[in-house]
Amino acid sequence: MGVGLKSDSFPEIKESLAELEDLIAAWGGEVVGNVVQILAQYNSATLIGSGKVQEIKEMVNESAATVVIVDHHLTGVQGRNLTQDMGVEVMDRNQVIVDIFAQRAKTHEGKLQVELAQMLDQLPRMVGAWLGSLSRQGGGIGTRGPGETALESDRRRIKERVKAIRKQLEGVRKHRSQHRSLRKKQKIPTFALIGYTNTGKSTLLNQLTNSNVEVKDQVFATLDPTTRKVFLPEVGDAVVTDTVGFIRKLPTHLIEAFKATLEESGEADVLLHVIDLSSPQMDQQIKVVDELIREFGWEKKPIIYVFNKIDRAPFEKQFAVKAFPRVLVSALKGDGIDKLRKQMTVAAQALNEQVELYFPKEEEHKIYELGRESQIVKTEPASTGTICYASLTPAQASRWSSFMVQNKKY
Ligand SMILES: Nc1nc2c(ncn2[C@@H]2O[C@H](COP(=O)(O)OP(=O)(O)OP(=O)(O)O)[C@@H](O)[C@H]2O)c(=O)[nH]1
Ligand SMILES: [Mg+2]
Repeated sequence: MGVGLKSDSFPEIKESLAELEDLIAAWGGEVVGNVVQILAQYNSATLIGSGKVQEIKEMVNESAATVVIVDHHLTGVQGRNLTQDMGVEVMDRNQVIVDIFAQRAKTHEGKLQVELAQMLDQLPRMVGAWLGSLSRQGGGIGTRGPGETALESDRRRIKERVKAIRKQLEGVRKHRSQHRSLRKKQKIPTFALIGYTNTGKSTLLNQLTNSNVEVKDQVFATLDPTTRKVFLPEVGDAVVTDTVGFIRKLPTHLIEAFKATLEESGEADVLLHVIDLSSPQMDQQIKVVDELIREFGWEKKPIIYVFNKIDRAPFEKQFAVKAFPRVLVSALKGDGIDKLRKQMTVAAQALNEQVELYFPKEEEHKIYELGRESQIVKTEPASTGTICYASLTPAQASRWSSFMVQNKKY
């Protein structure tokens, strides 16, 4: 069910509900009915009004539905009360997302991240549910009872597990960052595919790098980051990382749990923001991703906007595209991929260092070698050799560092 306040945008509530149906499909469920309620304010005991609770209960009975999913965060008390009143399990959007992640997680790291997200989701709900049950029994907050001690011990167990998982994930993060620093030492330019879920990031990775990672017409098909090599003309080797997609109202505990995964993108030199040009929700999706980019502190990174699925978007839509620099592609058919490679080359070259090198007479023959692999801007004779001004990739700069006079922007 969709739910919102009178002050919320109605189309957005409907869009979010439609997306919840995609999430339910990805989760393996089947939607048998839907309903929306707009409220003046939320009910702290049941979120929605009691009339609506009855209405949904009847819908559940008629359709033999086994679960009711609310497109809004439910507190522990609300979830428990609604489950009791409706006679079937009641879940919220976040629980469905975390559950999809739980089904999909394949790697040890992915599984740990999901478990952490589940625990972080559960902790506040537990307290709420317990307090709710205590107050319904007439005991108040602050009354010590057997229930409260059981709650305390449950919470302690979960907190200990949270601590243990965080420690293990810390190990994974360290391992990853060692890999990254190796790449940094080799000075290979890195690109990260980011964007709304189901926009075609994995399809694009496959096109760019001749790989065969899993692609599905489904939200959250990818969970674990994958890094592949790509060759860029005039630049050489680069790497592209594909990762988990974003969605509106992304649960904060998922963001926290997937920190190691997100760091992989955060460390990239250039972001490729993949956008589904054929989606009616394109503008909203761009906005969600832009907001997350700011939240993660990535807004200073160079970004290339990749408008994908041009093969199925109405042609006029291409003219409505505003972001810059942009490329229009079809990752599925391969259209525009060469243009994307060019943009990636330009972005990688922008990472180049403008340097001054000095070659003494006896080593002047090396200038020829330098000119073959990089762009020499100008040469100047000096009394005992030659000075070269060149634009070098970070990798070249480290190879030619012994000839470098100084790093200079000009
Ligand atoms: N028509 C068309 N479909 C595409 C294009 N690119 C990707 N798709 C389809 O879009 C769906 C999602 O593609 P993925 O590559 O899995 O998308 P993703 O962004 O990696 O999705 P998540 O990992 O789930 O976030 C698949 O059914 C693809 O075949 C394209 O250029 N044109
Ligand atoms: Mg994917």
